[in-house]
Amino acid sequence: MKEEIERLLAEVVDLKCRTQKEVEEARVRLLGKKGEITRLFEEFRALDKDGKREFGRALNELKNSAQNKIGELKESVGGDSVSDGPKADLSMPGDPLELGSRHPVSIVRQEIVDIFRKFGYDVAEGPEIEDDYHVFEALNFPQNHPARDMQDTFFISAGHPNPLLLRTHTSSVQVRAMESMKLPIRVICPGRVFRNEAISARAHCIFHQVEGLYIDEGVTFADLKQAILLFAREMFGPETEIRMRPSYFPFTEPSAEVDVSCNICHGKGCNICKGTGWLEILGCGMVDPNVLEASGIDSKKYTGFAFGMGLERIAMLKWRVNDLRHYFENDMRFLKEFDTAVEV
Ligand code: 2U9
Repeated sequence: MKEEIERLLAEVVDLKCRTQKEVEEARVRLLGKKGEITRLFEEFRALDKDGKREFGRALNELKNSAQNKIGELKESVGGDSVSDGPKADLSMPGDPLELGSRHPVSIVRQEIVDIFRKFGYDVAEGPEIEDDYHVFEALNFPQNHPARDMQDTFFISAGHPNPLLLRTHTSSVQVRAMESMKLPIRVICPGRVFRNEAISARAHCIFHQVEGLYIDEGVTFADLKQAILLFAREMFGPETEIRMRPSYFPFTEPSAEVDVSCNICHGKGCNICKGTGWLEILGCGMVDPNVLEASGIDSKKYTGFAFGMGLERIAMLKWRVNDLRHYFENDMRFLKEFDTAVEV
């Protein structure tokens, strides 16, 4: 065993390799499962106590030297080419970073926010995890309203008088604005909302809204109609017409749904507007006096209007997207369709 250890130690000291392949071959020959040093360790195990005492240290030193040498050679030897010349042209420019593009929902959100900013609205954001009071109670939702059911809303803490939940609309941000801002209030609230819906082409449990609120003395339904008309013409083109259909929301009275004239067929009827010439884009109404009073606003002195729209729906109309799920799947083939590249 002594001669074997000495022979291998000399071999390790003199070991020279020109390529990584040669280093690997040397490693396998010496330290691999069937390597020479591994075999010596097997023989060592069969020795008696005296034999072990005699060769143990030398064998360990041999193994350490071999491991260190292989490590050094790995570091110092280049690639598999025998030539020692540079492996890459280090003066070449690096791979360019691909420019991303904005998500269609972000593009629409920015357009809407920019329009209302121009009209003098502030932008407000608020928490996605809210309490029952700001999402339902302050907005005049009756105790037995279906939205307050586990079937429709994601509750975080149940069985509490004011449970935490994922907000189902951004109206809670406007409630907080009414609580904290000085009157008159003109505010626009973009954000993500959550509803307990089965995911399909037409529904998702996460989507985005922009809601708006204007409260002052003497605000009327005519002001609401004019604000929506001006918004629609900025957003969909100067020829756009709107129509309002009566509707119901707990937080507004009277309430309306708003359609814009179809800018694809210009009222003639096509498959996008399902032959009607109109596309539904938002809901709106005069803020219910109960809602004003709940936030401490004198409903005899002040009136207001509010509106809300779903961003995925507007983006669907703008780019004829036919399935809501595309927005959330991060499929590059879909995302690259929206060619307003981010400026960096
Ligand atoms: C306060 C008072 C009133 C916000 C409003 C709507 C009408 C509406 C829907 C459009 C499509 C939600 O995304 S959607 O499903 N929204 O129709 N939202 S009025 O009314 C408010 C908000 C806050 C304090």
